Amino acid sequence: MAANKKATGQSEQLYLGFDFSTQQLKVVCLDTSLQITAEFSINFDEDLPEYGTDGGVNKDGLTVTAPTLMWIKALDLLLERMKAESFPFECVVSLSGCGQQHGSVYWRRGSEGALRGLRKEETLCTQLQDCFSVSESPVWMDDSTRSQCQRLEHECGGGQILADKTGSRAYERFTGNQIAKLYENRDTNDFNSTERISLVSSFAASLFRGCYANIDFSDGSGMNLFDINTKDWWDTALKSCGDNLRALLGPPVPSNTVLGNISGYFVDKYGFSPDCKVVAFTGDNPSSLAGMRLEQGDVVVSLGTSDTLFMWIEQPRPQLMGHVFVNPVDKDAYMAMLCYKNGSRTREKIRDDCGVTSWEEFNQMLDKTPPGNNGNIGIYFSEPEITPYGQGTIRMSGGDGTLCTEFPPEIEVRALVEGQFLAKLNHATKLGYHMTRATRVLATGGASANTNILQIIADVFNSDVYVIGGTANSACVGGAYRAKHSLMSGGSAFRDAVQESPAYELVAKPREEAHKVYMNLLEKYAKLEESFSAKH
Ligand code: 5FX
Repeated sequence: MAANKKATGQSEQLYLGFDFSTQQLKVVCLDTSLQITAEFSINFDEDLPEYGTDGGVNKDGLTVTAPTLMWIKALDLLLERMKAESFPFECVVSLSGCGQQHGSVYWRRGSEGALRGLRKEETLCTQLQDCFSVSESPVWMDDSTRSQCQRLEHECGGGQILADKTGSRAYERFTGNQIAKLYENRDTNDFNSTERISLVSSFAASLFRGCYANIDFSDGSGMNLFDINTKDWWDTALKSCGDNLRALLGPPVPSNTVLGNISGYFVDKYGFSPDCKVVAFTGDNPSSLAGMRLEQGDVVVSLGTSDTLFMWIEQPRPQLMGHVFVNPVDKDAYMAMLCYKNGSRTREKIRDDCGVTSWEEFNQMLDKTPPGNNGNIGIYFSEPEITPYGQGTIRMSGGDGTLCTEFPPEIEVRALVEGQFLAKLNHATKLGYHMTRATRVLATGGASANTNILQIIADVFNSDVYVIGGTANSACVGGAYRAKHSLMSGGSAFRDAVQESPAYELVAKPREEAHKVYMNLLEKYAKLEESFSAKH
């Protein structure tokens, strides 16, 4: 788990990128030529069983949280492991990182004093144990704030107005709605003793800085509170979610802000240089955008437990479905994102339901039907979906367009995969994706190893599809890239900072005939999805 890939020379300049993700805390170290020299990780369930988490979280019905102190203990453990392997902390010139998006941390009054007074004799966990007014941090998997979402949209003038201002309509996991829920229940919790609210990302940066770190524009865009046009908190939304929130959240900053030097605690305890800079942390998806070195026109399709699609856009075009965030590497640009709860688990379930046990067989099955599946399409949401809301399966036959209850297996698997990517193209286009032959799709995540799926993506998006080595780490790597970029003088473009990073590998090219077939199906799929939405 703690793999030190290569001994690092003592005189080298190193950059660290941390990822406080849902299931683990991970760090990668890059040298000046942007090669990964070391990586370490702590798995919350396995390495910290005393917190009793499952997949890094605790679930209670629709409420999903993680113990804030577990993340701190994980950092103690991670740094101890690095020390045990003689990691050259003194060579780190800057560090940054990311956290799971939307999750929030509530610092109790007086905690900044505790952060400033950290002493090397004790662990972070011991010294910060009384610092949180809410001990269980709400995380992105939480689905318990429906009523707060409804109120926020109502008080802001409706979902589209909220989206135009903050980049998204109200979503249960978005931080403003989580804060509103805690605020409403303040008689039964300790919310009133809170002096600062951080995102997971700015909480992590606060630990390294030894004082409260600002929320960055990009991760701040995932809160339903931040005006993505003026780049400041939106008072109407703040007022709807609680009292005094402008002060509690602190001023937001561009994502490439150098917050300052590392806290003396890390200098004294681990031997970091006192000049090591801490760059604002951001969300894991924005950080992946940096790690994948996305440029305008590119699209990342990440095929994991949940599927996400994100892209670099110049102008925000917020919709009722999907999100627009301020771009993490260029504060004047934006990133658009779609998040699907039905990703790999759903692909696996349908595969299993079709009586197929391996991905090879699944691909053989796919090969039995032509692109476009003779017009047969389907929507497969075995998990409750958010893009759009709803759960269930619909199949529409290619012949007479009637709905049916089952397809033969070879039609079913193709309807599943084609439906998943037609859906992504449909919403990505609304959010500002312009399909040209110059567009690149960068595929990542477990299912990006499946070449048949990659070919369908190429044909649907009419784009070359690439993969890039090491993208399992793209969020961490993005942190280290941003740590390097933020130190470069004269407002250099991010692209200049990452010139030396590994090349992409072309894995699929679009086929004109197949693309035409998909263009003819797109409208039919969009209508089917609309009729599905209308019922939920
Ligand atoms: C994005 O909006 C999400 O909720 C997830 O992708 C989390 O960021 C996962 F950490």
